Amino acid sequence: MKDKIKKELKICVIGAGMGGLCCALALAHYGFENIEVFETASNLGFVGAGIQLAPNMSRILDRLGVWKDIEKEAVLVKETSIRDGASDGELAHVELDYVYETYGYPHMVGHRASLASGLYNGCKAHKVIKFNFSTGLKDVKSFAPKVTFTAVPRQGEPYEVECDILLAADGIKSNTRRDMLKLLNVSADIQDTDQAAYRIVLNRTQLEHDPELLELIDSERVVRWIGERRHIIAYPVSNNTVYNLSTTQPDVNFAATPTETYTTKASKPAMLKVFADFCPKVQRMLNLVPEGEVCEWKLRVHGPLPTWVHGSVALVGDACHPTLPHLAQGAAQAIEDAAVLAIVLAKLPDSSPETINKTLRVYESVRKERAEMLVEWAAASARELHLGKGAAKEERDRQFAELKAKGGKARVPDKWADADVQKVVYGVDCMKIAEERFDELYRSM
Ligand SMILES: Cc1cc2nc3c(=O)[nH]c(=O)nc-3n(C[C@H](O)[C@H](O)[C@H](O)COP(=O)(O)OP(=O)(O)OC[C@H]3O[C@@H](n4cnc5c(N)ncnc54)[C@H](O)[C@@H]3O)c2cc1C
Ligand SMILES: *[C@@H]1O[C@H](CO)[C@@H](O)[C@H](O)[C@H]1NC(C)=O
Ligand SMILES: *[C@@H]1O[C@H](CO)[C@@H](O)[C@H](O)[C@H]1NC(C)=O
Ligand SMILES: *[C@@H]1O[C@H](CO)[C@@H](O)[C@H](O)[C@H]1NC(C)=O
Ligand SMILES: *[C@@H]1O[C@H](CO)[C@@H](O)[C@H](O)[C@H]1NC(C)=O
Ligand SMILES: *[C@@H]1O[C@H](CO)[C@@H](O)[C@H](O)[C@H]1NC(C)=O
Ligand SMILES: CC(=O)N[C@H]1CO[C@H](CO)[C@@H](O)[C@@H]1O
Ligand SMILES: CC(=O)N[C@H]1CO[C@H](CO)[C@@H](O)[C@@H]1O
Repeated sequence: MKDKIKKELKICVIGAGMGGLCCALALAHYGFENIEVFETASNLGFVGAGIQLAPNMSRILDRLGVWKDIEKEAVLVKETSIRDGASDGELAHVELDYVYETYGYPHMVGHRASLASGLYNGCKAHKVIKFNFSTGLKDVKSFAPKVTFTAVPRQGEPYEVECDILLAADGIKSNTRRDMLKLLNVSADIQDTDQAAYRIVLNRTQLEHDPELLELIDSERVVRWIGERRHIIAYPVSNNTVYNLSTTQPDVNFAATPTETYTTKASKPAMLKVFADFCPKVQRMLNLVPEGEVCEWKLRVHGPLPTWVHGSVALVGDACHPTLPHLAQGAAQAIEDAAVLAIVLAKLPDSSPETINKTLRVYESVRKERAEMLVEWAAASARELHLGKGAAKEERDRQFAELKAKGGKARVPDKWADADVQKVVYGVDCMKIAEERFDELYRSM
């Protein structure tokens, strides 16, 4: 019976980002045989950006058979250093070696493209996954009993697609979410966070002449420089050949009309001005960015949605829980969504729309609270890191001092580096939870 369901159910995945690729891969891994992926872009569009590979993400990728290849190009993170942006003085130093011993996988950083191509190659090894690039979902016509949507190819006429289950990993601007909320009469708009980010990649040749900068690219360290309303996080990627910086600052310089992806070409003098009071080491790195290659992102989030599921449609990843990058968990959470979806769908007792609906709601109940908590933590971390003069900052700095006195073993105001936060983020095996709790949760739906 089960195998018959897996053979017959047609599952469409919207979006070939981290969430969509991982959905397709995980479904194939769990034996589904009819999977179609629709992606607006003509190819995988992950250019020059780094990504943190947290242990519980690596574990999922390993179970899906793609971790070894991704790991080859990744860089180990042994330690993190949180520093005062202006003086470069170290506020906290946290060893991350313990992560491997505790969670079974190390904390690594990698290149977004190598994670995406690892997932994509994993997908291609499964003949049951069909990709339809250059084709976007315009709108969802029906959420149940069958799902139908309009697909718009870049060339040619729009056409209707029918499927049994639709998994929408169509990102922060999800059309599927828009249509789902419309049907539910809920308005939930994208929230402006007033934060923007510069993303900077420096290569070895650019840093070679400067011993202090060379030391950074050769390290196994994530550095965070913090200041009022701003910070920079930086680490080496691609086998220490590239040094990656990502900043966060108020979005006051952000061009009025960002592109579809919320990115804009930004001005180098404006960028230098934002970090003008940061230390010389930071200034020298920012100065290496060629004029005309400064790229700024607007950071947006979304309030918690009332639901991620309607009929036989479920939202995945940024479509339902876009997050600020400060916990470095956006992609990891999309991948957790995908893995849990595949596990619960593989347990479908039958293929009726009611059963599909209940099963998708099991996915939601395993995932929603956790993902939304991490979204809130990422926002809270930024508030704490970006404090300006005042009592709150004094308390934070007292905590940094205590952390230092205790050799890195105390609460870390930067949640990303806090052992108790890591215990929740890395120490929860959502696939295991989905396996173990499915029957109980399904009955309660
Ligand atoms: C500055 C910044 C830094 C970040 N750093 C990290 C990090 O270090 N670690 C981490 O884990 N995460 C990080 N993230 C977050 C991470 O990039 C996202 O959370 C993650 O990529 C979400 O994956 P997704 O598949 O849900 O969405 P996306 O990656 O946005 O993918 C959506 C895909 O769907 C396609 N699509 C959209 N609409 C349609 C449609 N209608 N039809 C068909 N296709 C469509 C898009 O073209 C895209 O390919 C960062 C984000 C930002 C902004
Ligand atoms: C660099 O690091 C940040 C923070 O982890 C990451 O999200 C971003 O994609 C990277 N940017 C670049 C330009 O590599
Ligand atoms: C992909 O799109 C083309 C037209 O855009 C369509 O003919 C084809 O059936 C689609 N393939 C899949 C697998 O959906
Ligand atoms: C949404 O509103 C419309 C019109 O007001 C109504 O017909 C419909 O039943 C509502 N749907 C839900 C799910 O509440
Ligand atoms: C390094 O970056 C500079 C500036 O962007 C570029 O001119 C140069 O070709 C790059 N070198 C390598 C080896 O990639
Ligand atoms: C990474 O760099 C080291 C030292 O330069 C080299 O020995 C190793 O082969 C490289 N690994 C890959 C996967 O390129
Ligand atoms: C990487 C990894 O597997 N980390 C942990 C994830 O959560 C489970 C359950 O708590 C742990 O046993 C793993 O070590
Ligand atoms: C088709 C179907 O069974 N839809 C149901 C899915 O679950 C919601 C509750 O969350 C019901 O309202 C729908 O009727």
